[in-house]
Amino acid sequence: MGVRRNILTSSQARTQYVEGARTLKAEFLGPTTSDLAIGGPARQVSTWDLFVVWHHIAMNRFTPPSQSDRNAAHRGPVFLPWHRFMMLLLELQFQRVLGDRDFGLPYWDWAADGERAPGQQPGSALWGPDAMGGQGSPVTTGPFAFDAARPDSWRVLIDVDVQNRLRSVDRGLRRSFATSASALPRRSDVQRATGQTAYDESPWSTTSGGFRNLLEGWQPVAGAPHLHNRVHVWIGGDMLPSSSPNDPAFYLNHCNVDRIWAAKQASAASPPYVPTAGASAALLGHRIDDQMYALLSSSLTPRQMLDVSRWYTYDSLAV
Ligand SMILES: [Cu+2]
Repeated sequence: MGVRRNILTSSQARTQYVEGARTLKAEFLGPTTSDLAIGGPARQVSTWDLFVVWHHIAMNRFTPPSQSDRNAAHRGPVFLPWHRFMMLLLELQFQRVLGDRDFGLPYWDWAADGERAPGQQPGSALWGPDAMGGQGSPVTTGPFAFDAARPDSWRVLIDVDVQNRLRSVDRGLRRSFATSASALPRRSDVQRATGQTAYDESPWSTTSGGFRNLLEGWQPVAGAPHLHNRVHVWIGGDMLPSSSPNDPAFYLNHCNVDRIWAAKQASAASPPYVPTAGASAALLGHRIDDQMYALLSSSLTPRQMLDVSRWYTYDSLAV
């Protein structure tokens, strides 16, 4: 069973994550870009990039069309279970290529770095050459650095155009720290989310109160995005559009979001998942027994994501 560890305190998790990511990026077993209706030159899609495609499609799927601003993976109650589902499938892929059934995706406890002065946050060990590498356009340090002369260097092969359509490209990864948000979230921001008494609330969108919407980060505080959204924006570059799983840092952020949810679930006052199965059909895709959007796999429901104890655990739920 997977054990999910803090990437900054477990050098083994760090090494395995880098190795697994690079292996999945170089594994071409799946469909081609033209099979998936992706524009530009046709080529096979790597296992890693299938998750980029899945995330983009989910983020642009509105079912039913009358949903306010909710899509099939964000801006509504399903945000947490859908990303848990996505990471569970990715974790199984890592376990397969690493030959390690106990591998767990690592997490980045970004609120720990958020307690440092804003000017020191880009200096976190996370962005060192033995972890995620640094920033740049393209990134030129660490295991995901771009090197035009080396075909095995990390390349973004699928991104989105200005009309938000997937396209085939070939370039380095981009990051721009603290450009669109000046500081990472802090412990007190996390605690404001975990202190909410409801999992989610009407109108089940970006304007809701409740745990899910605060953790997703749509409730503005001083006009800035929060928690999960803030981390995407603080990293910047490829973390901004719907193709954000291109950056291996994507899963470190989401794994920490999932850990915060797991901590809330383990607490004495953990509220039940809502909306219920009998809620309005306008909430299709977000109710507890609705099928979540899947690509090339069978679907699961939010209810099936509530207890993950047979799949993985976290080394620490301290948030
Ligand atoms: Cu997402």
